[in-house]
Amino acid sequence: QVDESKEVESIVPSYACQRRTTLENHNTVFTDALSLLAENAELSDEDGRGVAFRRAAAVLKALHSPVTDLLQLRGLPCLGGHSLRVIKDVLENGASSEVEFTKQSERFKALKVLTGIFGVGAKTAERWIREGIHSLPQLQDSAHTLNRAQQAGLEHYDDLNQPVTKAEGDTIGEIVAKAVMSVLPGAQMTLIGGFRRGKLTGHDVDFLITHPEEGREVGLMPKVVSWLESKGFLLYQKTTRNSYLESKDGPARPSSNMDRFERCFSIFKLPEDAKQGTKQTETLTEDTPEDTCSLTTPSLVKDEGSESTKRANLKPWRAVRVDLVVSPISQFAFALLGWTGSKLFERELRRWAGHEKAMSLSSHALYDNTQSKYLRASSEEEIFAHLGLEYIPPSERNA
Ligand code: 8DG
Ligand code: MN
Ligand code: MN
Repeated sequence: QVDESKEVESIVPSYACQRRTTLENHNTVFTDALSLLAENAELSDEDGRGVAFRRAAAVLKALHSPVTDLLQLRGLPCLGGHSLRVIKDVLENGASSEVEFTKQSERFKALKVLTGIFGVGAKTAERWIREGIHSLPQLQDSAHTLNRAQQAGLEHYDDLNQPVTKAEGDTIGEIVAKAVMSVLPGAQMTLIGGFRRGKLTGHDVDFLITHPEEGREVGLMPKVVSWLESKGFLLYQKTTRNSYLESKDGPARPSSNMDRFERCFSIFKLPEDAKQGTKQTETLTEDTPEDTCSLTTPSLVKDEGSESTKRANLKPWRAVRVDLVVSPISQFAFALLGWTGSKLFERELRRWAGHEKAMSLSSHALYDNTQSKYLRASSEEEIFAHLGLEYIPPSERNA
């Protein structure tokens, strides 16, 4: 005896790439809980469980109204027993006991603090935790030698764990655009990642760079990076060369979703006067969890900021993570689609392509296994059409 209004929800298709998911989420209380369990699973090397929780959360994000009764979930895809138990718990008790337990566990807290360091993944954090390292001071006191990325990550820990605003993203966009235009006039730069999906904050800023003439983009990244470095905009950078052309399997190595573009993971030094608004002090206090040990890294701060100036927030700049990717124009649409996200949306697109269409989608190409040929595309719309999917604009890919 499901009434019609409830029946409507059962039309939710099962792949996230078949649905429109805006940033307007009517079920944050449930999706936050499921996302936390997803995060915990991912940090614990349980990717399968992680994806299951992500898919369940994504289904709830796509609903047009808040869930108030388990009956409303009838017929919805991707809601397994575990996710349903969590939702039920939240409905009945206002919170999930499993989520609360996880949040408070020393292990989860330590994993969060340690993987909050740029350059530290779940595996490294896990190893450190097994050695009894649960906090940043403990890490600093340990004999561990950190790699260059991790050193930079530790040094700029507070800044990098503070959300980047759209305004900051735009300012960085202007700087990167200037760099790109200076070293290769005619090149084009596009904002990708979460900001392209309309998010107001992010953990980094992502840009895709190309040139309308195929081949002109070759060698572009080192020049852009040198320009930025010469102007003092980079606190850290690691450039990975394009390995795509050197691939022995021809154009795409379709089954692999590892991507081979020339790319640069960087930490930008964003001048304070370039920042808009006065949000920083608020967000700083708000976002510093009690047990993040409020990071006393003065010994690591080699730049201008002494501990007291840091505390007083007199540092005239802030560190921001920036990702740059260069693609040849022939692959631009695939790169754009592949780097716009969300991560779950991307994963679902590839699963749809493989399981439903016998195709292999990567950020370089789309291969049709039935016809044994690559399908060309010069826009995202064409790729969705090749995949037999309705076009979903970036702002509705927030699965
Ligand atoms: P946020 O930064 O606003 O928090 O979120 P986001 O912008 O959605 O996430 P992101 O971690 O910056 O990643 C942006 C997109 O880039 C996302 O769809 C995943 C994709 N991406 C990586 N690494 C790689 C990679 O190695 N290959 C490909 N093809 N895509 C990648 O982050
Ligand atoms: Mn991003
Ligand atoms: Mn990124």
